[in-house]
Amino acid sequence: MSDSIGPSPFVVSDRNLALELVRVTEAAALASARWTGRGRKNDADGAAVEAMRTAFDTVAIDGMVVIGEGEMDEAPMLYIGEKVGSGGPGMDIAVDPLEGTNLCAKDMPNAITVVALAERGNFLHAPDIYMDKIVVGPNLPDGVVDLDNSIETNLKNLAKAKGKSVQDLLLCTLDRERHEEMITRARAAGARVRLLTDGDVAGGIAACLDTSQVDIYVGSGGAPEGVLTAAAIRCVEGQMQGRLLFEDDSQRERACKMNPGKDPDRKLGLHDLAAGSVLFSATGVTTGTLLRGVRQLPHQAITHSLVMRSKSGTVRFIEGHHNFKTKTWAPQ
Ligand code: VTB
Repeated sequence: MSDSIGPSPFVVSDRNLALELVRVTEAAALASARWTGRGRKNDADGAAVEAMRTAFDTVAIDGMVVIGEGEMDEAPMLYIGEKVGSGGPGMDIAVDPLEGTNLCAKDMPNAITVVALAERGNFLHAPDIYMDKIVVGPNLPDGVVDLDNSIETNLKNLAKAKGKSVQDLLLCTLDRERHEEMITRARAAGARVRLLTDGDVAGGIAACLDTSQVDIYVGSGGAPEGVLTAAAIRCVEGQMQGRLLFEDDSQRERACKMNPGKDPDRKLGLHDLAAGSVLFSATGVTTGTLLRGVRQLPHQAITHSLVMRSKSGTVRFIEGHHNFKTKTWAPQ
């Protein structure tokens, strides 16, 4: 037997922009964390947006915001169509600088800062309307759940695929009146239901992580958040479907304009929401199922981030220790 074990199969062969992106979500988290529990969600959001916008200047991409803070005339920064980055490969950017502004303002769990990146043209251009969403984790048969199935059928099929009974399943959804019937029926079928006051990006990702105990995320929430969730689900090889929900014709027209030639009512698969190679980064603002919140200490703060990319499937949890005595940038 040779005494050599051969070359390592782990070769670092390309640049991982996701590791640059984490600085962007960290900056937004550090800035908004100063507003936790102050009951001022707009200030918390504003701080996150500004810090995120500044941090993007250091990322070596030619980026364009496709999921952002609104239209150019509605948002001063990170508006749809805004160019960000210091130059490099052409990338589309999806941001939610503070996902869960209320959670931050009330110092409740699960407020996070979120960014996703894809090569140009790979994110659904989602208007700020609702989207029906369903998410399950990896290693399950394709199509085990479907937006067009009844909640009872989805729970039954998921339980079977997981070798569990429906009684063992935990469903997660936003606590909204519009979900009441689905919640009642899921409980009647035997499942437990975890209700979130806000933050369905963290909720959707939770369905893909063993540590959360969530088996399935179902319900309607923001369509832009749906695209961010899809980017994360791509990286962990979970399953997700979405469908835009229109309250009137003007919303439908807007969706058509943003995605010419596409049927706006179609059921969206994971790759319709986020295709190609995608990167995802989120940092905790308040401690939740997914991430620990920012811990503020004298002259420093500790952040906890989740950074992933679909190409390699690597999932990194990064703890950042930020020293405000030496950092060139610190939240004001
Ligand atoms: C979700 C959730 C957000 O809005 O998108 C939700 O992820 C949906 O809107 O954190 P409604 O509040 O109208 O139900 C938030 O809760 C807040 O933007």
